[in-house]
Amino acid sequence: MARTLPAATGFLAAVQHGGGRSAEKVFASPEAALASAGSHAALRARPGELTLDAVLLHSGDPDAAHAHGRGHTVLLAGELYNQDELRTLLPASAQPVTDADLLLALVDRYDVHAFRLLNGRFAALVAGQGRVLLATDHAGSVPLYVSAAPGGVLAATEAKALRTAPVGRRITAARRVRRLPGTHQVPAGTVLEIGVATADCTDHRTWAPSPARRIMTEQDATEAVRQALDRAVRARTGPDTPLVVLSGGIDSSSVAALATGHRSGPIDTVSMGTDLADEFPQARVVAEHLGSAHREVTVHTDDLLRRLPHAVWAAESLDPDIIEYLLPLTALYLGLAGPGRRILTGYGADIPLGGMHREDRLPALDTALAHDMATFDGLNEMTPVLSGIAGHWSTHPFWDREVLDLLVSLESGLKRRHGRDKWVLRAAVADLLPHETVTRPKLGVHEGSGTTSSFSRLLTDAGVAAGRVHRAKELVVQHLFDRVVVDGRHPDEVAAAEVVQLVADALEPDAAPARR
Ligand code: IOT
Ligand code: MG
Repeated sequence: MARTLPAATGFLAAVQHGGGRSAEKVFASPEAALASAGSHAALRARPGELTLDAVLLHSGDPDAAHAHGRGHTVLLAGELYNQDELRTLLPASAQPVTDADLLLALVDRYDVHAFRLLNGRFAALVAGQGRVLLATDHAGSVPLYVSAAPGGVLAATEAKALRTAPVGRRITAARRVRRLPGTHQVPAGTVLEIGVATADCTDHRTWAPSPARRIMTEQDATEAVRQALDRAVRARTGPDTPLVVLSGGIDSSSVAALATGHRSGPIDTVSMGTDLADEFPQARVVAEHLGSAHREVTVHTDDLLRRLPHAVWAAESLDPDIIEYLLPLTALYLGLAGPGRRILTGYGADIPLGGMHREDRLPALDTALAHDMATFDGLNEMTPVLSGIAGHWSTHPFWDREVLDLLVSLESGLKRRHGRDKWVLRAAVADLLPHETVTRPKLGVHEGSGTTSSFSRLLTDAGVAAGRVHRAKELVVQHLFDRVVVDGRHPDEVAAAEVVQLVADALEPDAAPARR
């Protein structure tokens, strides 16, 4: 059976001058260092004067995730989506098989600029010639962290793996991680080039969202969106039946419809709801239309809120709004039993299309969009660790580099048009979906599942005044981050309710009700 998950979905690595120490010694406990589930394979390589010790998180074929040659070693967590294009850059006689081989060949030809060519969902490390390259995809969709001191560079796809690292030097080009001194996050669409001997760092931007807007006819725009999205879905549809997490909104329904077009049999779809709210009827309409094998998963609100520590553990995000979007998805992924699945989502469509803003004034829509495109980095909302904690691999066609470039750059009148939000997308897939789906207004996952209201309720029940609920959520997320990332505790051992009470008591010392 062909492999459906990427060869590796994460890694820890230490690059040192000379002999080095094994990764087991560098990282306190590699088995416990990553939230993402999977097998671990240790690796040692000696690119030139350097020693690389790594642990790859893999799904059965770790050797496909690293490559060696001409003084370089490459580690790749994730996958590329434009291999066919990339292969045309290399001689027909030397065609690489794996994505890691392909990246090695491109680094050999273009050096750090190889990363400007890639459309993918990955974090990569290249060691050789006395330096380390640490690279994210255009969206930073697979987070990557680094701690670098003269003589040694440590990197990992989860920040918590670096919590016991020696304090690294300040890297001004990268964001510091809360309460992990010397640990930084590699920015989205960036290669950090770090000299191992000195820990000196140069940053190379490989992608930035377009500030310009394109003028297109309705027909050209819808055709371009349809074609780009279809390619992105096809590139992400592996050899096995894909699973689409389906809300019944236009974003996930488009992905499900296009994925169906690339398969001879039915695809799998799944919808999540709670005892308080669900979008099951809307998702069912789509599932029936596409003939998918559809499931509904109901999570009780108490169980949903108990997953708060897991969402923070997986996403390593400090943004309470993002955690609210990710919490229902975390609960859904954890509820999907069985072998690791390739999961497609509609996540991220609302960012370049301005779907969250319910804004019909074009200047305000473009302002909101520009803001969202300038601030997504570091939120980790696309992280594969979210489904990785349950052994799955998720991927988001709307944040394919070509789809994103196109959607961001369309003039805002194509996004808000004929009284509809995300008009260009709706028009692009109108022939594939029921009319009611195509015209259905946006409902966020945090709304459709009742997550926002139940989290708010948890806080007000604990004594937080209505006006301070958002601040309280921010503090809850910070406390959870400190426990499951900074202190490295397992989320099963962290009680969300206790943290909520702690925050409530600190915010409203006089109003705190007696503890139940
Ligand atoms: P939303 O668009 O509602 O959901 C994101 C994806 O999660 C959907 O496309 C779908 O694949 C899956 N999903 C949602 N609800 C369900 C459900 N009930 N059952 C199964 N799968 C479901 C928030 C949001 O509204 O999500 N995400 C925004 C962007 C957030 C803003 N970020 C930012 N400004 N940086 C988004 O664009 O997806
Ligand atoms: Mg959406």
